[in-house]
Amino acid sequence: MFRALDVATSLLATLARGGVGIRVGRLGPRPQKLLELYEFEACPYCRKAREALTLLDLDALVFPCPKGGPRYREQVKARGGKYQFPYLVDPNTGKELYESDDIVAYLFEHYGAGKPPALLGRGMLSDVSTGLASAARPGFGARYRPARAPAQPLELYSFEASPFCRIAREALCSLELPYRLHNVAKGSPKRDDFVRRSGKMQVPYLIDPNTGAAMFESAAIVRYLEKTYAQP
Ligand SMILES: N[C@@H](CCC(=O)N[C@@H](CS)C(=O)NCC(=O)O)C(=O)O
Repeated sequence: MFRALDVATSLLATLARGGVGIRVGRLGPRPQKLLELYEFEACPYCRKAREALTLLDLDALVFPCPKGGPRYREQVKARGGKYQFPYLVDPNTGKELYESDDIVAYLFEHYGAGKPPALLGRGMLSDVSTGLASAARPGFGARYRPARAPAQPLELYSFEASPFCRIAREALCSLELPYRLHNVAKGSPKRDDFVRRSGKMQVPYLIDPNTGAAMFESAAIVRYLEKTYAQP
């Protein structure tokens, strides 16, 4: 029953955003070096940055910054001067920026071939709907829960609008576990490689290079992360 509610509220978050982040948009040049995103799952502004990454089929190294998180929040303060999320680092251009609307515009300008969709543009429409999406999942992926830090980042195959991927990302976020986000939304040219690697087209798919574990199924991923990294 709890699981059904979990999936239903995550689906509501997807619906609140009109499904933005299900399918890739028009792609531009590809970055050579991996982008870095400091964010937390429950933050409506961070959602916009993650949606832009999905639409543009961009992978990123994600550093979760839940409230109370001891590690990556401090890095953002040290780099940018304040605790504000999302924060994007692009090692290809040396650019580092706050402000979700600026991040979306930057990503579309450098790695897209068109404008962001209306729901991801500047203004009330995106702010209200991203807020509603966060309200559908109150507190999930918002606060830090003590966890052991992994030696190497984990890897997650995902796309922003998937209700199941959201559940996995929330767990990674609360435990402040960094991960390489592989975006494989519908239409992604990376899907074939993913299927060759994993055996089927299903997300979320988690790989933990620290233990050799690899698995599908959001509920199994949450259980694995809790067992492996959460601390009492
Ligand atoms: N206008 C900014 C607003 C960003 C913002 O207010 N983010 C909140 C999280 S939703 C934040 O950084 N709060 C400080 C904190 O979490 O410590 C944007 O669009 O990026």
